[in-house]
Amino acid sequence: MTSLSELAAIVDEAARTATAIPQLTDSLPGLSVQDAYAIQAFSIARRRARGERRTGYKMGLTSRAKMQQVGVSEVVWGRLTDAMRLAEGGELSRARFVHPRAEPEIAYLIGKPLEGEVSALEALNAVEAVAPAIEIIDSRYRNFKFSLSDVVADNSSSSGFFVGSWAPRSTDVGNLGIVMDVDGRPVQIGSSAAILGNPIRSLISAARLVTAAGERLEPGDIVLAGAATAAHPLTPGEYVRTSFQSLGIVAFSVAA
Ligand code: OOG
Ligand code: MG
Repeated sequence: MTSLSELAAIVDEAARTATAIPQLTDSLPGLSVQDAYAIQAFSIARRRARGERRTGYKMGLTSRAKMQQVGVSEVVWGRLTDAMRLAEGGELSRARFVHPRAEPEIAYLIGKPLEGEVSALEALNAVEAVAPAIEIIDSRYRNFKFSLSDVVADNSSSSGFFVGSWAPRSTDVGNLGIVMDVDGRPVQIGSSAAILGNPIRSLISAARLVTAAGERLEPGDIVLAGAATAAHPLTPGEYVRTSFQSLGIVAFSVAA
């Protein structure tokens, strides 16, 4: 029997070396979601041991477009580290990833601790600022195919994120138009309302789920609310830009 920490070493090495692996459930069809979160926690402990620092959390599969794209219809979450943060306006090196995709997200900066069951008002009160963001997801599984347990074990495909300029917490991000364009050609169009009806619901879920795992949202954490549209697969040479109505623009280019 392979232990959960050995499985964590497999997904962590796949991420570190940008090497595709078979789904864990190919050989362990009974892998539970609970065990998958334990694998995720062990994989983050390995990153911490290499010097990476806690930066926050990401929510995933919080929109119908995303659920349909990957065929998993359960909200998932993962942990962000400082090594995943990429410089807005900069370059992303394609070679560091297996098969990266970009997706438009809303980022929350947490100002006060947030845990357990909270109301929308309590969640909003814990927010320090909001920003437009792009998440880079990169499933370590072959062909970007996975079950719920597989994706959770793989830190919910977290691999990178760009954050634009922070706006005051009073900025209403409930229903903002979003356009992601590549070399000036729109590839995804949507609204932040596609994120559970309002991205604040994603923050509420983050507080609940993270608390259930024995952690909490801390001041300084960034929480990505999940993509509002399907993700765009990246090719070297592309210039990717996402505009969020009244919130601003986030952009990067894809290097080889
Ligand atoms: C899973 C992660 C989903 C989102 O924003 O919905 C996610 C995946 O699509 O690989 O990050
Ligand atoms: Mg995402």
